[in-house]
Parts: sequence; structure tokens; C-alpha cells
Amino acid sequence: MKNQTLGEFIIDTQKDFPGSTGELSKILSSIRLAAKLVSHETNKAGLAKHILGAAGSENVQGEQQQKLDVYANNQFIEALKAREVVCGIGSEENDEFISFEEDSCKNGKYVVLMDPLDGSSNIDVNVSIGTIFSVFERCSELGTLAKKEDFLQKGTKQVAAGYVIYGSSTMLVYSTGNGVNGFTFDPSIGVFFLSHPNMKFPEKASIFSINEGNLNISSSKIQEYVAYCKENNPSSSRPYTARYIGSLVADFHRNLIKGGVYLYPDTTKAPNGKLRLLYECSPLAFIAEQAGGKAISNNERILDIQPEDLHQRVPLYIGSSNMINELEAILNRGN
Ligand code: P6P
Repeated sequence: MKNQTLGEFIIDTQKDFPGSTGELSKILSSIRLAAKLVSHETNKAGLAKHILGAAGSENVQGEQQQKLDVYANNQFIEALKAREVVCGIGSEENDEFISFEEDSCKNGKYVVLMDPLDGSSNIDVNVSIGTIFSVFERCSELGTLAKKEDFLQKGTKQVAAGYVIYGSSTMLVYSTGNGVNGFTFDPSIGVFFLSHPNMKFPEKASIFSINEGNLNISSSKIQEYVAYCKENNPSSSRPYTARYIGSLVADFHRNLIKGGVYLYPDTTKAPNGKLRLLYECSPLAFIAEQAGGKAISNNERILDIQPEDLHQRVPLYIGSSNMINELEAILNRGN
């Protein structure tokens, strides 16, 4: 349907889930609402001094919380709680997971994990930032408080995942397991429109995205792969193009549209890498695979990793299958 709105799309695709009771649709609608509110605040961050600058507090990662971080976290938590279909939330901004105590919420079938504003250190320099979210059915008993095991589930168990990118335009990109669709926000009427149906990584890809400042403290195999990307070999479209924004959602989204691979390896400074499994790597891996791409962590598929901690970090290599295959050939080769 031309000019289909996100709301119409959510209703139309609900029939993909026989016997669905509309609860997942309510979650997606609440994410839509919170995304609009965060988009509004992000777009005026440059003007509204009360937003700019650190909130003075630190999050569990020991990173300075920007006021917009705190605002985004609160908006998504409140919007999800209000729909009474989510029994708990795990957020980058909260040391522990949140279990809603209201009876109506305790009967919620789902939990949500999120990075409410990834890349927020870029806020003050006007670089695109994003929200990343992941939805699971709870595995603990309905009517009880959300438990740790509800959040520590393998990525293959996700029922939905996606991201919002606050850039030159605001887009919401998500999947419920039947492909990936992108919606662009029209702030003049406050509506998300289907702008990128059935998103797929381009077959041919030649963009690599890594912080090369960390190359000398990365493994020799990662150094070998980057050297491979830079090698002058026109018959295989190399040297590839280097692009690194330093904002995961922006780098991932560019690669999804243009083709490419994003790498955040383990280093001597960050032995498990920097990115968090549950609310960064796993939801983006779900999207990547739904879009025909791949997502691995050294020698295993991201979606197969059994989480052990809410804020667990893992190395992440994600993007176009052809480039991940090239990397895997190096990673899996005996030394
Ligand atoms: P580095 C932002 O802090 C973030 O989590 C991702 O959005 C981004 O890709 C990465 O860290 C950048 O990390 O070490 O290259 O500055």
C-alpha cells in the first residue's frame, strides 16, 4: 500500500501471527511513540541548553550520562510500562533490570532490552545517534515479577528487534522475523511512513567500518583482515572503502543500505570488545540476518551466544554476508 503508515503496517502484519492477541503490536506502538518524543528532543538538542551536557551522573558502564540519555531512557520505559504488556525492561542506563510491580504489568507476556540512546557521546557534535531494542517472550511465570532468566535469552529467541536512527531524518527499522522494514518520520504531521520495504543488504559490498586507532591492540587476524580490505586488487573491488562514524546505529544503517561490514573486535584494552550482547549486538544481529547478512563474534554466531550477564560485552562483526565470509575465512584458519 502506498504511503502506508507504521500504525497501518503493524495492524496489517499482525495477521502474520495466528492467534496473536495484539500485545506485540502494542509494544511496537509504544516504541513508535517514545521514538517521536526522543526525536523531537534530539533535533533541538543543539538549541535547548537544558539538554546539552552531561547529567553529571554515570551509567553502569562508567560513562558520563548525557541528559538526553536519561530523557530517552525514561521515555521508552514509561511508554512501554503504560501499555501493560511488558513485565520488565533491561536498559544500558540501568545497573539492574527493572521488574514492574503493578499487577497489570506482572501479567505482561514480554520483556524488552534496550540501549535507549547509543552513541550519545556524539550528541554535542551533531552526529546521528540511535535507539536499539530487543523483545523476548518472558520465560518466567505470568503474574510474577520479571526474573533474570527472562532477559538472559539467546538472540534466536527474540520475537522482535529494531532500531531508531536520529539523523538527517528519523527512521524506525524493525523486524518481527518476517523480513526488515524501514519507516521514515514526517515531523510535520508526526507520522512514520513505510519508506524502505523489505530491506536487504546489497549483494556486493565494499565498505569496512572499524576504529583503526585500535588496530595495533587487536588480534593479528583482525589486522590481517583490515590489510586485506586495503589491498590494491581491482579485480575484487579492493581497496574497499573505509567509513567509521563512531555511532553504531549510524554505521550499521549505512552498511544495511549501501553494503558493508562493521567490526568492533576484542583488544588488549577491551578483552571482550566494547559492545553489549543483549541490547546492541543481539538485536542488530537479528536485523542483519533477516536482511540477508551475518553477525558473528570471533568463532560463533551472535544469535547463538547464551548470555550470562545483563551488560555482557562481546566482539562484534556484522554486515554483508560476502564480507563476513571473507573475515571468517581468516578467523577460522589455523594459525
Ligand atoms: P570507539 C558509542 O559509544 C559506541 O557504543 C558505538 O555507538 C560506537 O560504534 C562505538 O561505541 C565507538 O567506539 O571506541 O570507536 O569510540
